[in-house]
Amino acid sequence: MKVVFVPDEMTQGWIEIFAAEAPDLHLRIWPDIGDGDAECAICGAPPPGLFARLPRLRVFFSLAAGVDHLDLGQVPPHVAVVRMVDDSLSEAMAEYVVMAVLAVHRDLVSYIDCQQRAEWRRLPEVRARDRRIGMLGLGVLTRAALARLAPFGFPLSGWSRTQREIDGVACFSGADGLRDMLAATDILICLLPATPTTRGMLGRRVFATMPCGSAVINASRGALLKENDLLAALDEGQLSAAVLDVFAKEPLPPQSRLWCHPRVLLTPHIAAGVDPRGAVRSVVAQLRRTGRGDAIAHTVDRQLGY
Ligand code: NDP
Ligand code: OXD
Repeated sequence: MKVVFVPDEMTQGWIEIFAAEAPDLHLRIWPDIGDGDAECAICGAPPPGLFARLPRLRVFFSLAAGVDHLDLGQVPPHVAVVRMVDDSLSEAMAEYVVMAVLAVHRDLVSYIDCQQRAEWRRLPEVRARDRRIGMLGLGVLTRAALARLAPFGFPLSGWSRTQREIDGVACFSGADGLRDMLAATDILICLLPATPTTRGMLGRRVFATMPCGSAVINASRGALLKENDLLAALDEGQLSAAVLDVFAKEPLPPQSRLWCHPRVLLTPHIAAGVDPRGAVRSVVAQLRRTGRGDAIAHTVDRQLGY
């Protein structure tokens, strides 16, 4: 099978990893595409001219879990778009979610603030069984996070576009389901993709539906969160804390109030980076499936945008 790989600054060293993991794979390295008859292309974001120069392309592997950075309208309709799904990515996200949940649950946000002011203050402890977790999205990354959260004993719930069933998790869907879940959520975790339907949904209405003093964790995309609504909800005390990994504008501008808000912990979009070896293995497994004519997993639905 003929495969074109488009290296960029994020994928330095990947050519060597492909060579080690799949020595039989003959990779062509963009822009040297030979006679342009490749059927698969692998890249973070397609460089200009990629689709025009590869008329026989059937599968386009994007090297991120989210595909909101892609202009799906530019991908020819017969080309399948495949997003990155890999155990190492899921584990990394699960670790991040557990870290953020425990930071909120054990009042680390407040204790960091106390430490800044040399204030010795003990806060009342809440047991895990009394701290209700609500997940927005019940996809690959959320399920990995739920598996790690379950042993702590938090009551778990989750909301998705289609109604799901997951052992030990109260599952919701639809507008009524969202309202019901939010009303019974102390820590809300957003792992929804950024699509025309989800953009801006984490705003005043969602925060007002949650119990006073609840907290929000956003590790999906900044486009989902209305940052000014979040700041207002934190200032008013409707929300007690936020842990944010993603922002409307990245890098987060130095003048953003989020940087120094005492109720906010933030990280620079590091919740789950692609692990080069894991990613290459996952792409190679998919290429082998394609080569055998088997169905490819994790293709993107262009209508839904994820
Ligand atoms: P999946 O596609 O596996 O899951 C998406 C989930 O969101 C599904 O449960 C889906 O519902 C649900 N969903 C989508 N649209 C809606 C909607 N309109 N209403 C309700 N539910 C909806 O995605 P992943 O779990 O793999 O990844 C989630 C996101 O995480 C990525 O899109 C990316 O933006 C972000 N991400 C962030 C990283 C970071 O470092 N911060 C790293 C990697 C990813 P249904 O089950 O019905 O399809
Ligand atoms: C991704 C990300 O979508 O790193 O893979 O955010």
